[in-house]
Amino acid sequence: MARKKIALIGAGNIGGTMAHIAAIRGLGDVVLFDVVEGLPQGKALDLTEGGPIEPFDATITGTNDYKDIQGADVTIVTAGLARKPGMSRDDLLSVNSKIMTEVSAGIRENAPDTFLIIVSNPLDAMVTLARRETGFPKERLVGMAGVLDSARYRSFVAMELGVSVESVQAMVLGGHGDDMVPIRSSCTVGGAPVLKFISEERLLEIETRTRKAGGEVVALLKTGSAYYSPATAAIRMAESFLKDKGEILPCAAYLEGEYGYSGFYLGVPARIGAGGVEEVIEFDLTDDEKKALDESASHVQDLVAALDKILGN
Ligand code: A3D
Repeated sequence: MARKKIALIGAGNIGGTMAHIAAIRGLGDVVLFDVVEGLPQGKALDLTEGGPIEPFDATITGTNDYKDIQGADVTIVTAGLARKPGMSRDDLLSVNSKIMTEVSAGIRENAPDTFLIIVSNPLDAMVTLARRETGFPKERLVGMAGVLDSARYRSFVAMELGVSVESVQAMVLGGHGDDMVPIRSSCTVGGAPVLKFISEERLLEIETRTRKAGGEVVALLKTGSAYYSPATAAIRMAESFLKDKGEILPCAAYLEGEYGYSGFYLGVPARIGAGGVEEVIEFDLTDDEKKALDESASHVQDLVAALDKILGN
C-alpha cells in the first residue's frame, strides 16, 4: 500500500512539531511548505536525519512551491502569525486573513481533494475564510481547537486529583476564545461525574484556567504561543481521518441546524473518519451550558462579521 501524504502549510513551531509527530507515528510522508526560503528545507533535513535513530522511514520534504503538495491526503494549515503577550487571538485577524486567502488558493489549485484542517488563529474566522476561498464541502474542512482545549481541561483535572489523564474525559466546545465552554456535564473521572471528586468552586477555577490556558503559555514564552500540544491535537485529528478511526473529537465544524445554529463554524463534537467530518454529535447540554454556548457562538458570529468588514464584504 502506498504511503499516505501529509502536507503541512506553515513550517514554524507547530508545523515542524507536527512533521516530527507524524513521522514518529508512521502516518505517512510529509511535505512541509513555507514562504520563508530554507526554513522548511532545513527542518525537513534535520527531521530526516533523525529517522535512523527513532527509527522512521517517512520521506520528509521541505518546499516553497505549492506544486509539491499535489496528491496530499490531508493538509494542515498553521501559516500565519502567532500571538505575543498582550494580544488576543482576534488581534491576528487582519494579517492572518491575508495569509489564509493566499494559502487557500494554493491548496485549492494543487490539492483539491485533500482533507483540510485549519489551525491558524483566530481559528473560527480562519476556518470560515478557508471554506469560502477553497469551496471545499463541509465534510472536508474542519478547524482544530477543541481537541487542544479539552486536553487542557483534562490535564488540569488530572493534575488536581493525581490521576492518569487517561482516566479523565472532557469536552470543551464553542469558539476558540476566552469564552469557550467546558462541558462540565460530560467531564468524567474513571467514568464517574467530575463533581464527585472536585468541589464546584474548585472546578470553576479549573474551568477558568482552561479558558485562559493559551494566554498562560503565551505569557510564559513571551515570543510566541503554545505549539507542542496544538501540534499533537491536529495530528490526532489527521490520524483519525487517515486510519478511518471514527473518533469523536471536539472540533470546529460547519453547522446546519445542529445545536440550533446554522451557517457558521463552531466547536462541537464530531466523528472524524475516512469521510472527513462524518457526523456532528449532539449532546444534551444543561441550560447553563447551552446559554454559555450561545454566548460563545455569538462571539464567533461577531468575529466573522469583523472578517467580512476587513474583506470589504
Ligand atoms: P510560527 O512558529 O510563527 O509559524 C508560522 C509559520 O507560518 C512561519 O514559519 C511563517 O513563515 C509561516 N507563514 C507566514 N505566512 C505564510 C504564508 N503566506 N504561506 C505559508 N506560510 C506562511 O507560529 P506557530 O506555528 O506557533 O502558530 C501558527 C498559527 O497557529 C498561529 O496563527 C497561531 O495563533 C495558531 N495557533 C492555533 C492554536 C489553536 O488551538 C487553534 C493553538 C496554537 C497556535
